[in-house]
Amino acid sequence: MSTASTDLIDAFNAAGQGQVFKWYDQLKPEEQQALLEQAAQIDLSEVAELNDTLVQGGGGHGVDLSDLKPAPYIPLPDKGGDAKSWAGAIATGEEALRAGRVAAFTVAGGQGTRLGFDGPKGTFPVTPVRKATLFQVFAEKILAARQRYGAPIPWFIMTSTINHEPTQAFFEKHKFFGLGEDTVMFFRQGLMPAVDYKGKILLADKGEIAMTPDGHGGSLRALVRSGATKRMAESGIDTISYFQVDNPLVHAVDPAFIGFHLQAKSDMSSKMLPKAYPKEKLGHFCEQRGRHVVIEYSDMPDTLTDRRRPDGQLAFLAGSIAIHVLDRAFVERMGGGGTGASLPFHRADKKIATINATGNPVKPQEPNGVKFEMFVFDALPFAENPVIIETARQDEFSPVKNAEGVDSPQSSRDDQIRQWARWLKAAGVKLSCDKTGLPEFTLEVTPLFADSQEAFVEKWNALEKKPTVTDGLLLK
Ligand code: UD2
Repeated sequence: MSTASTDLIDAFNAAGQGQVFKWYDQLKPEEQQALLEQAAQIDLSEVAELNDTLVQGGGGHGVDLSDLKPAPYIPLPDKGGDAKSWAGAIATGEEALRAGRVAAFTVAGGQGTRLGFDGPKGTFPVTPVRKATLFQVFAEKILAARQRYGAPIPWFIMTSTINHEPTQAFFEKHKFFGLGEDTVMFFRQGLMPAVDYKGKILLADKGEIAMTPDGHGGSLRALVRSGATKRMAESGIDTISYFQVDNPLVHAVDPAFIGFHLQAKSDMSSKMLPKAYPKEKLGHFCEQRGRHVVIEYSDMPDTLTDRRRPDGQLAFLAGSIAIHVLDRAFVERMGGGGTGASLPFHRADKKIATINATGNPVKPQEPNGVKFEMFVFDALPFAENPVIIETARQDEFSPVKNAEGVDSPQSSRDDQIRQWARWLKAAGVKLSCDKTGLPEFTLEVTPLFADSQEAFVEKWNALEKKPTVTDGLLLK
């Protein structure tokens, strides 16, 4: 064995993590090598600190809940916002888009366990008529924006080791949905070892450590480490439009949002919507000693989620839907190590596939260990001039997270149809819908036909021969 390998194993023993090499002597040389390579990626002092603070520390989440106040936000024009300033923001955002300063960025490294779909979540068929996948919907929104602004708008996609290859293969199979291969860049996020409740690093197999993605907050360092921010800088991009892989209604690039962000010289901006009910699973935008913070739903005590203003409205109303605009230089600072502040880790108790004392695989039915994750919104308190703007739920948020019920394929499909039904009505088409705005039949409008109500009405009105509005109507 080389000295480097012995040193590494010694370091694990000294850190009380010698169990990682319990089966080492039984492994084939190439398996030993693979285990050593995995082990070399682990920062043992970081794991020891996380064990102290998050695992042994009684499972506390280490979240500071003192001095929280609701964060201010810019309301939509029809909710009391100033129409003139929205129009000004749109103009600023459109100018930045036309000047080629904007990139789209999707975090798609999650494991999507709740949905129970086998494969990268972006490959989930989400639309009602075509059954287009989430990735296709985003690709078409980006294509539509490229056409409108005559700008390159490259797309950066963060994957994780678990889904990187299938994600890339999917894009290749679909010829990058017409975006051009060289305008889509994939990169992997970092990994962290999972530990048991005693803080011992778990093995997925005799020669494999149980590593899990380091959370979407890992995107800041992955953007830098992968060379993505460098590539952006070289092509004059200073503004990053960030969104999650699970929400087909998202405006992949939104001129109003980009405009407000740029006008304020903000490092990081966010979209909010009023929470539908106190326990809705959205982060809460708060202000804490003059900085903006997001407190995740699982960390927010009932006394705060349930608090009401004198008018009956929820006090902590502003829910985070994980849509941000990031300044590239801010990402470089936060993700580049060195002078940048680092994001804290959070604890998530999970079912982690592992092996037992005799080396046989165990598929736990209950959480058996802890995963460490960073959250991108923890960058907010480090951001100068952060801006939060309101968006309308019906136009921008209907994620696919669970197999059934709330935030499921069915609820998202219905919300997409409701949106297109509203667009048809706005264009003067008579449609019979139920109380929730859902028509009796299915229909679909692709982003390349129109990606907003305004664009839809214009396009529809310009059609010489209008299609019959009937079940399965597909406008593309
Ligand atoms: C997230 C937010 C929640 C709210 C909600 C809106 C957190 C902790 N909570 O909840 O406040 O905004 O979204 O939909 O973020 N991902 C990675 N790498 C990882 C983990 C996740 O890329 O290691 C991606 C994942 O592919 C997905 C997104 O991050 O696109 C959200 O992940 P999630 O499903 O774990 O977040 P969720 O629904 O608990």
